[in-house]
Amino acid sequence: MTTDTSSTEVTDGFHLVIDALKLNDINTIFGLVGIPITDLARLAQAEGMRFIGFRHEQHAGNAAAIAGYMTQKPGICLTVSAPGFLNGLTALANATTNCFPMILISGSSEREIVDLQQGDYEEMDQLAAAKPYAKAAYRVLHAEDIGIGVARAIRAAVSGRPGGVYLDLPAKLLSQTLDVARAKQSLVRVVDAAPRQIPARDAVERALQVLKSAKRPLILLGKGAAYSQADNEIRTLVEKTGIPYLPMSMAKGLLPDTHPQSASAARSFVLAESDVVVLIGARLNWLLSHGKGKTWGGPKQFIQIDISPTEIDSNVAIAAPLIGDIGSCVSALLAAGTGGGMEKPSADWLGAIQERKDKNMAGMAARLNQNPAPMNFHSALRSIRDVLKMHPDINLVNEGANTLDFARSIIDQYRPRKRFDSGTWGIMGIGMGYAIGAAVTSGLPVVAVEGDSAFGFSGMELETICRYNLPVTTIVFNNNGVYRGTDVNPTGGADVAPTVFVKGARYDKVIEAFGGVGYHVTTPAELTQALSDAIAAGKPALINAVIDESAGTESGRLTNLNPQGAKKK
Ligand code: ADP
Ligand code: TZD
Repeated sequence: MTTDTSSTEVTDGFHLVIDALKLNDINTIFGLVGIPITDLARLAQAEGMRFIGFRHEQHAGNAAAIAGYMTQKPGICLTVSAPGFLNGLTALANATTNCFPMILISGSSEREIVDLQQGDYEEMDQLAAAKPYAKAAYRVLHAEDIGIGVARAIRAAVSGRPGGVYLDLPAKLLSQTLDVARAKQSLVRVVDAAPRQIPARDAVERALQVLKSAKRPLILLGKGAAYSQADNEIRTLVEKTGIPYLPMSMAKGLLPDTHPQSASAARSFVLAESDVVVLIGARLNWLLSHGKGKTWGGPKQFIQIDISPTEIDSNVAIAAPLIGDIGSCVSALLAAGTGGGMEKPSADWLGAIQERKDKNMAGMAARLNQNPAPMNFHSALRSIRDVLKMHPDINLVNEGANTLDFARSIIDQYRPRKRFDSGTWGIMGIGMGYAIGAAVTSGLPVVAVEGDSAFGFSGMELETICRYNLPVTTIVFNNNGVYRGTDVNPTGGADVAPTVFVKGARYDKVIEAFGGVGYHVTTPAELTQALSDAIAAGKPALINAVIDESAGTESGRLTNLNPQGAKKK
């Protein structure tokens, strides 16, 4: 009798997770180690994957999410159980809300103890907790199912409307063993993870009919359009039809912001006056005033291109839904449009828009050219705009209230998927996570323009930036508080007002603690110099930009969303 030694060779859950990810060309994990996943992180590195370790899981999750947005491959975030998982869950929920593909992989405690609630170390039913906030959530109990579990997670994250997926890996699973031959067979290489979705021909015809009837058409590009990477098709549609377009914040750069058809400088005018609006990968949510009310003026017809059929009619009636992936939908419109519907808009409409644009741009130029002391949002952003103009490949991260609103309209983008911001939730805290994710994913420099409050949510990740020596320059717009630094405690008590921080804080010293370069600037000229130097050095840097503490407004442009008490304050 001969013994087959190969059949006794075994592998384990740790190796299978790494093998399954690598088999699907996933080569980076963003995470934070601890029981039970430390060895998983070590093994990932040993097997040639990149493991980027963070100081808090939320930021690892945000890095994974932005990597997913940039590449159409799910970004991976790895955390420990219960609290680590919950820290990562905020990022998973944010990714799902923004339609970014990511997978949160968390270790979990003993199932038998968790389910009987007998009080295990970091006990929590993580699968149940993840479900309401994720596009999908799975748990793997047997090593031979790891391949299928990872395949399902990848497919769920990137197919259809992308989103966040949770994958629960109990500690016991990782040490389970499996015969090597069986293990190999159990792995799955996902074929066509995000299949093209071709729109129906009658839907294309309907859309063209509506477009044909337009007197004052407008194209609105959302971050779904940027995500879809249908850059050429979109540019062709815009330029062939001659229709003015508006980019939502993260769609900026899909066409360069300096494009003559950009109607950004006449935004209120075109939203109110247009009669047919082609929505491409943009939802009619709060960011677009739900498609109705004063912002949108008179009655209008919408053509909506989206991959998610249930998005249609979410806020207002859609005359012509076009369901499919954006590349296929726009190509179908272009192909069928030779029969009509692609006529250039009237000179009246284009002229009226140009008139508004000229007027508004002159007003903005005047505001930008002032040089108040101390510096304000406009004069600081003028400096940044002028430096970044020379570096169109730089990734821009942006969060805050006033800092977000002003930077969005002042800093031009020239390339697609280069602007990453607070997104659909208007969330603070994405700053350093997105910056790290963007730097690692693209290998290109990042500039993060941050309100001082916004920066605080992820500030400790400066250590991560320094540890990996990433080319990230963070600019903190320091106005001593949330929105502003001027509020006072009406009682005259020792506590400062709820919106106020330590005055004159030196955020530049924080990065110095980790070996990065800190700059302290108070004028636009100093800011220009510091930013140029920091970009040229390509090393971790932080610029503490002192802004007039009275310059901001409450909640930036969202002041009206603050509920008003009936009683006077
Ligand atoms: P914005 O905030 O920029 O207005 P949203 O996040 O609201 O954009 O909208 C993005 C939309 O794009 C979502 O409704 C999503 O379903 C859709 N989407 C994402 N990827 C694709 C794709 N590849 N093809 C078609 N639609 C997509
Ligand atoms: N917490 C989270 C997670 N997200 C939020 N959006 C908020 C709190 C509320 N919030 C805003 O909406 S903006 C903001 C907070 C705290 C910070 C504004 O101050 P800032 O920016 O210093 O970052 P400006 O430019 O000075 O206004």
